Amino acid sequence: MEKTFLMIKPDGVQRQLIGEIVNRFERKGLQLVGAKLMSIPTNLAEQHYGEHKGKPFYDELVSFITSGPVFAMVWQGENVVELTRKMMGKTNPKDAEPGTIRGDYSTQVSQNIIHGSDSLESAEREIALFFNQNELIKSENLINS
Ligand code: RTP
Ligand code: MG
Repeated sequence: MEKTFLMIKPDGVQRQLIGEIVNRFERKGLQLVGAKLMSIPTNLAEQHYGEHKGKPFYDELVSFITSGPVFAMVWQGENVVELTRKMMGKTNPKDAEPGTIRGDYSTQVSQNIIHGSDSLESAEREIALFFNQNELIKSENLINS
């Protein structure tokens, strides 16, 4: 079953939106298979956002994502990468439709509440960066698998 890496960014944690956001994915019928509240060390932030190194917003991005606790999660479900990107909305909250997470809760591209893997390859890479295999629930141990 397909998995993705989702992370509520420091702005979302600080604004106490963890429950709201988890609720949306649960109600959709996706399965939470791993989660932790954590602070991101700079070297992990740099690895996670390596594709953006050299871009004008990179330094701000790394300093923002390390500025406070994040809620890192792994979710599982059919087509979960594409589906959760759709539920998050466009990167810039100005373009994100109402009804999406970014569309409903944010106004600035630099503080857009949530991260989600953008492909199967990024999902695998990001899950491995943030979680040990033994921190994830195996499919056979999920009640409605
Ligand atoms: P994310 O990786 O955080 O899920 O966001 P994304 O795929 O929708 O967007 P991406 O292109 O990967 O950009 C990563 C994060 O960098 C910030 N950003 N700022 N100032 C800007 O023009 C700009 N562009 C991107 C955003 O916070 C974005 O989520
Ligand atoms: Mg991205």
